[in-house]
Amino acid sequence: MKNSNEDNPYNNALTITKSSFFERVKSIFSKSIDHTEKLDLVEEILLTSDVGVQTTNIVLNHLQQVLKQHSELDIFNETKSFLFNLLVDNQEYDLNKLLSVIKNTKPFIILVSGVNGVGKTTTVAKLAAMFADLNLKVIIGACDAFRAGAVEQIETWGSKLDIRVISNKTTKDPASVAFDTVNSAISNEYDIVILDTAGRLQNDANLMGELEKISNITKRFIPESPHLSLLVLDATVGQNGIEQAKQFSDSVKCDSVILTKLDTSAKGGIIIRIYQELNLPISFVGTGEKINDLEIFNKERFLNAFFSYDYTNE
Ligand SMILES: Nc1nc2c(ncn2[C@@H]2O[C@H](COP(=O)(O)OP(=O)(O)OP(=O)(O)O)[C@@H](O)[C@H]2O)c(=O)[nH]1
Ligand SMILES: [Mg+2]
Repeated sequence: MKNSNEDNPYNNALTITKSSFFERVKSIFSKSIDHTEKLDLVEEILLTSDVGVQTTNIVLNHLQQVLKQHSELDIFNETKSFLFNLLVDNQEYDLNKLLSVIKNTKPFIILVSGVNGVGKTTTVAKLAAMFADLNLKVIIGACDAFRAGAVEQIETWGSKLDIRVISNKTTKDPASVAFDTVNSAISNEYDIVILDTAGRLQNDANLMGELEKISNITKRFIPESPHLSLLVLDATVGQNGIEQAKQFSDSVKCDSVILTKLDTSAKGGIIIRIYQELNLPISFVGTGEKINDLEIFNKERFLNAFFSYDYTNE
């Protein structure tokens, strides 16, 4: 994992966000327009930054309420601090707590799900490498029996990283691969099992049914497993991604979100929506295609990058 306390990765990932979001907010203030017009512009900016209709309405209602009492309100600063507080008030993901649970739960079973192409398999490899670096014994289950090439993709990562991958190319039943993986983890005293799953099946019902079957198999070994269910979401997909994530979290128990492709996204607003609309914490972010391009999500650092634009000094 990158040790990048000094160069905040969110600064890079959010450079475009900041210029599209705050440059435009700032431009409102150079115009001599009335409050209603300013609010219309704030609305447009929030929506095009992927903050979403629901959260945008919450912000606008708040601004209207405050404007009733303070007609000289600095709308920009108020928008900033209100969004900031929405995030600050929400739950934080605690990695240290996770690591201490992992140490006391053997094997600790992680289920990784999400729609096709969001970056599940890559993220499974990144997580496996991260845990292996922490001297934990990791085993991966290749539970995507649907897409041709899926097993080879994770096996290639496994041999590069020297991490064991359990697969079965002759089966179309991913739950049986989950069975073999957990079985092997128990008999060989692995610390962590990571199950990669398919992103697309014939239909959504099949996909959800399959995830449920995989969960039920792990429960046969350890009733409280999977201990961690991670939903992978692609930062570049906006509105659609949130809708898909809602479907997933309605059908499958999700503990947190891994937000991938933050390096290619211009719309950091999706982070606000994950907390606000899905009510799920973000545990990790993907910041590139390489094995080390995984960061523990640090809300404070994100907020600093997202809100650091100081228009008063421009
Ligand atoms: N830029 C960037 N690319 C990523 C990131 N994570 C994954 N990718 C790329 O996204 C593409 C899809 O990744 P996969 O890991 O195969 O996605 P998946 O969800 O397993 O896909 P399916 O198994 O087909 O559902 C690959 O080209 C990855 O290299 C990231 O954080 N940043
Ligand atoms: Mg995959």
